[in-house]
Amino acid sequence: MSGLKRPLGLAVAQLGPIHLADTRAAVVKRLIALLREAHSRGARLVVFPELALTTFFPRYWMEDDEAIARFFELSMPGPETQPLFDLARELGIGFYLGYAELTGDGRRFNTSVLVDEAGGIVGRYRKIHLPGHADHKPQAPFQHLEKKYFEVGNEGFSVWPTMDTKIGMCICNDRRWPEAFRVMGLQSAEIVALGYNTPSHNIHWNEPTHLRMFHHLLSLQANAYQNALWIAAAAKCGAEDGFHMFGGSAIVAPTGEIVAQAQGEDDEVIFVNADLALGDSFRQNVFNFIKHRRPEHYRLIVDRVGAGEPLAAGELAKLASTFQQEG
Ligand code: ING
Repeated sequence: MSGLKRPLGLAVAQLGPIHLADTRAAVVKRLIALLREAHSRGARLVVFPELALTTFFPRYWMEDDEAIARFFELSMPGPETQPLFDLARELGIGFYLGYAELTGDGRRFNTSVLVDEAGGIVGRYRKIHLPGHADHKPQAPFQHLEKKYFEVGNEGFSVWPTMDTKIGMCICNDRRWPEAFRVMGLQSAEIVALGYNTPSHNIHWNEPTHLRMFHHLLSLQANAYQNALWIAAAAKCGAEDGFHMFGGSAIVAPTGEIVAQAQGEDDEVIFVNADLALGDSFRQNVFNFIKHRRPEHYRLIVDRVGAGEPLAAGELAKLASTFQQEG
């Protein structure tokens, strides 16, 4: 018997580029091959990227609703994704899948679903931190129009009890915001699954390229450690019709250590037999929320959106004194 107390086979299935000309059927074939490999490695859960069925279309300015709609799924599973769900049920493996969601009443979200080992959808997350812009920037080498094509997610950061653990989800830019992980940590998440599509080049300012990967890994490692989480992060990467996005898919332990990382920028499975018990000592001794957190002093985190003026002396103490702690 291995020394692992509560092992769970955790895989990340990184996707190489998806080009405009690639069909969903061709992409689903790649997802199926990755699912099979993850299963052969012993995975119980495999994480696919954000917007895993199409190219990263927010890089393009489109005004025609028809042209935009072709990147969205009307149902999940749909006819083209059903084979992935069927295989997952046959193999008894759960997965996270990111895609563009068009709801019945015409609303558009950047969405992920959590599917259990019986092939059933147990959870859905709609991306909350939408980066980029909504206006056309013709001077930029490419656009980043998530604020144009998607609404802010309206279902919060949930955590779902499944596969003998508790799993949360987020998407891409969310990994840069500690609030997202603390909300999931406060719901006792042990694993957070996330997919991402991150351009290697910053269109907003001349950011040194090496910082892109550094900030990606820093975000994963900090949020994993500070919430005693296993984080499984799946990239879609490589040059999509010439537009490069970086890889760096990784599995990070509650220690904050990177325990597996992708080697290239194409389709690739990374796997860890994760001991979920690894988070217990951090939850008990370091990030023991109930023992050490003092939310009465965190009011500005919820009350303010942007940075404002320093509060006058005594103002923070007054805010703290009016704090009503939930049960
Ligand atoms: N992509 C990028 C991300 O957050 C970005 C956008 C990159 C924002 C770097 C800020 C800094 O990884 C998506 N799809 O969110």
